[in-house]
Amino acid sequence: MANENSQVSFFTQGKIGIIEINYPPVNALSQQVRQGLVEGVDKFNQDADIKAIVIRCKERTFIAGADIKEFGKPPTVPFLPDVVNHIEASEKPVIASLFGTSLGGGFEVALACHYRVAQKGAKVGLPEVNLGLIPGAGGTQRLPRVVGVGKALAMVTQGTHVKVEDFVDTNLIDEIFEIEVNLNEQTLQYVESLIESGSIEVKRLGFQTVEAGSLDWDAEIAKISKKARGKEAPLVAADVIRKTAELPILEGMKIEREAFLQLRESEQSAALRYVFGAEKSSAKHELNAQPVNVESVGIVGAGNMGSGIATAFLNAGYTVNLVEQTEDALRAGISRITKNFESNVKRGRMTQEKADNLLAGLTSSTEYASFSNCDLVIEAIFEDIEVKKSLFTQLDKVVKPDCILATNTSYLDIDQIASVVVDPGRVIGMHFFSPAHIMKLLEVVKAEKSSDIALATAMTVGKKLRKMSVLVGVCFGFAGNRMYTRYGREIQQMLLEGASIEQIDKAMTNWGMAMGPLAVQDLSGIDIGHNARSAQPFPEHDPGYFRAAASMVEQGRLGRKTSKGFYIYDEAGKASSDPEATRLIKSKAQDLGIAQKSFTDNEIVERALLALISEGLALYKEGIVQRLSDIDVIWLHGYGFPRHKGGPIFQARQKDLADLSGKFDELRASSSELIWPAVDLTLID
Ligand code: 3H9
Repeated sequence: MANENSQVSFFTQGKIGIIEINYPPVNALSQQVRQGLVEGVDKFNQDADIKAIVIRCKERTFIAGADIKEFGKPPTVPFLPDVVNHIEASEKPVIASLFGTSLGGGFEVALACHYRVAQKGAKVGLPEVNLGLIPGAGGTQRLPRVVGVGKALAMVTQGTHVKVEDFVDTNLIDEIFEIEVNLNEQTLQYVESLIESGSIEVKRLGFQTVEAGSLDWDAEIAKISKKARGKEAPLVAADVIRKTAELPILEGMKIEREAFLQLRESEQSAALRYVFGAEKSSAKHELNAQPVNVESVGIVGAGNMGSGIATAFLNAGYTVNLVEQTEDALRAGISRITKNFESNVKRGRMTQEKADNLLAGLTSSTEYASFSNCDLVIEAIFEDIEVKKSLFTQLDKVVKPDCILATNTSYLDIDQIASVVVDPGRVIGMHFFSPAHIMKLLEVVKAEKSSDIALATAMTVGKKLRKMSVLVGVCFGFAGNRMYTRYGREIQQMLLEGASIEQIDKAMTNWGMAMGPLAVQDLSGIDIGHNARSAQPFPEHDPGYFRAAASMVEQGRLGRKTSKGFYIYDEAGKASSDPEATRLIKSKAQDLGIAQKSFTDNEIVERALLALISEGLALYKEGIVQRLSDIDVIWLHGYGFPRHKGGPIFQARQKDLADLSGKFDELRASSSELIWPAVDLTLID
């Protein structure tokens, strides 16, 4: 058939011309798809027998956006804004048949059509801000015209995916079909009936005026700015919508396009697009095994961690058996889990009925024998290698032969834990981050003898839990906490060298970290890391090693839980500076003979980043992580690294390598090779 290509086909059915896109996995708007859309519209416009044109997709979704793989390459014609305008200009009515997720450019194509029909549950959205962009093909222009400026502003600046049912009070969706019926057939029937009744028309959204309403722009922009936390795109999107709200569509689209192209070249967009790919890669692995089906999960330990892990599994629909040593401890754990679900209901994240159904999957016991039917048992007890070894010895005797045994240890040697079971192949690490039902990161830890089946199963379970699962190897702290220790060492050293607690936290949060490193220490408990480090030999080559933290612990200043740590806390939990904490640090620095100096905020951020880069590269070189981008995924999802800055490795790639190398040399010269070892920068070249 003329003008078709491998991604777009043309058919006719009666008086309807059909343009069908088949470009897996998500029918993104590649050059061929854009070309096919233009040619299909032209072809059917020239066919006198055709009265309407349907755009539909094969596979799992209507068009999910511009083709991310094409970003970074020189743009090729036809450009998407021209394609959507061409569709809107069609003399014959064009109908988009939506299902799955019609996103970004895909939704912009739909908005250019004259009708939109959809399967119930289909979602639409303009998520470009999540990639550091704004819609670049009329999204900021046509959406306000059909749903009003207020709703469009929220959708564009937040990048949300919204169910089509939420638009019943607007003209966005003309008809919604039930899931059970065949969407393609229903769409054709709907279009045929419009043709037969003579009511079909060319309804161009671009020609409508915008309902600006009584929007308080300054207040809206202040809200958007607060939420954006350093991200540029939401503010640019708001600015474009504000500036163009009353302009004719083509003028508005010109301004939109300029802003889009400018953002596309920005470092933030490069970072966010990189993160999109890095996250998809982290879930991939080359394990030579099919995962086994996990339905029933056992959890040992009902403290904060165990309860959070149990909540995460229940949330994903697993049955969970929770075991503690005493009935009292069990009751406390169950109460924590129940509260987590109550909070979800209160925040509107789930209905009470759904929470009740999920919670019905929870059983509890004080006997390990109750794990006899579990497919996976996760240990979340306190960090003591001997206690854990004894626990695994007991678990090994009561669980099914193919049950996977996972430890949630943060630092301990999983090889040692695995050594006590008959088949160490079944032992892996599943390192969750607190609170485990909220934090996205899951390190799946491969011990020396862990089987591929056990690891592949844990990676699949992680996906079902909606975690960012990253496969890592065994070392002290695995990937995330080993880097966190290195980062913490540098923060602590800067304290001893004269940077203040407040300056460090402010410099790091202003740069974009979710929390200041010292406020984090206070929140998690300064003693936790201190105890883990104390179980290791003290690094004699580094006399200042976490000495500031040690002096807090020596004074019983453990953080929020003792109302004092690096900061002091009032009854309402509000933090203030405490001269006593500063005095303790200064006195420690004096004991150690460390000269005092002043730091700029940039110096603080740079040194913290250099520490992360150095340790991240070492982890990759040692094979603890599979790929460098995994380092970034770990830091984004486990440690509050700002997403729009891409991660430590992305940051390293933005720097001039000779300059970076010089900075490492300086730090090495001012301390020692043991603290700042040689870094292989060719890895990021
Ligand atoms: C845009 O449209 C700009 C325009 O306004 C203006 C232009 C001028 N391109 O996430 P999944 C791949 S900006 C290419 O695992 P799910 C993805 O890499 C774009 N590929 O599945 C993965 O590949 P692989 C606006 C894409 O079901 C596979 O699809 N659109 C694209 O959990 C499956 O993905 C967006 O930002 C793409 N656009 O979720 C949408 N999208 O199997 C971004 C996905 O090789 N995408 N892939 O790893 C998403 O939000 C989710 O992928 C989606 C599916 C909801 C679609």
